[in-house]
Amino acid sequence: MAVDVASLVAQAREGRPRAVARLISLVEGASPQLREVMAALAPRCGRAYVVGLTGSPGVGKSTSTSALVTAYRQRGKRVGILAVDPSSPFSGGALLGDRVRMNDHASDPGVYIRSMATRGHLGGLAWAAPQAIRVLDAAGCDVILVETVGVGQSEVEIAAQADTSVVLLAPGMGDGIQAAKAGILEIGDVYVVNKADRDGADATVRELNHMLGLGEARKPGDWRPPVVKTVAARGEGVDEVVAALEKHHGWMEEHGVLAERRAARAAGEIESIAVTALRERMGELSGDKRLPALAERVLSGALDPYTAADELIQSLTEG
Ligand SMILES: Nc1nc2c(ncn2[C@@H]2O[C@H](COP(=O)(O)OP(=O)(O)OP(=O)(O)O)[C@@H](O)[C@H]2O)c(=O)[nH]1
Ligand SMILES: [Mg+2]
Repeated sequence: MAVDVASLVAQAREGRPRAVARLISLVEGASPQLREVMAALAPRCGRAYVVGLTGSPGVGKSTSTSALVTAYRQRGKRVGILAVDPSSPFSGGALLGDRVRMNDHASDPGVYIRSMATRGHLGGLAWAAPQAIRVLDAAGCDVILVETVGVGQSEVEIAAQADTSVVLLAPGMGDGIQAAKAGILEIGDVYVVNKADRDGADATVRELNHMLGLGEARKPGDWRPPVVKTVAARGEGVDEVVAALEKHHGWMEEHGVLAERRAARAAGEIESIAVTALRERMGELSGDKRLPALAERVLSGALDPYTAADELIQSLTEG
């Protein structure tokens, strides 16, 4: 169903939650009207600070996200929450809703909560998450918290969408080894050892600090990811997490890293949209004469497959 994009965008820019929700649904549904939406939103984007939260299932991401929302609300910030599930197919967000433990904030007009499933999307997470972030950004969110739901094989992808990446761990046997395995020691800007009310939190902090210090040739001025202990369920340590985030934000601005990361993100976004568009045009080729004609020429030896592919790409992009 076609929607009145102009009025929806105007309402979203005023921060109307229902309009924001509708726009994110357009993203999730890969609506053909997205072009128009994104063009209208573009001048309003680029102000929000995007924080990604990743970690193993059950480590306390949702609880921490909720605690961070409380902390940012106390500081007068408008907050957007995007819960991304890369392992579930498009569900309209309904299925995910109950997994996001955000009831405390559901009635706060300064908080937007959306969940989004991305499996089965052309372009998947790399394409959908940045578009949803744009919507929340244009709606006036100061901070956007992006939480991954489900098994975290997309941790690196989420990290690529954020200005700052928070990696959560909990005390317990083999955590450090798991961390190294998952490659998360490379992606965290801030590490949080949650569930510090449990035994072994200090050991996990020590182990993490040790591993983060290994094999590093940091120059003066380089960022050293801090390790913060929290009991998210009781809000303990959350102010320290906010302080670490602010410090990282400031450091990135000072060293030009924020601009660099955002430029890389925009480049990745353009790439995934372009690849998706090309793939769609490829998909539309069935029944088209171009591909079989090229195949004939390759078969007969008149053409090599690389040159044939070049010709195909050219004909696809020419219209
Ligand atoms: N003891 C203790 N339990 C906690 C703490 N933080 C969260 N929990 C509990 O841990 C469980 C999982 O927390 P969630 O916040 O849902 O974890 P999650 O990482 O979002 O989980 P998924 O989204 O399913 O991957 C819940 O029962 C929380 O109440 C904490 O600091 N201490
Ligand atoms: Mg969760």
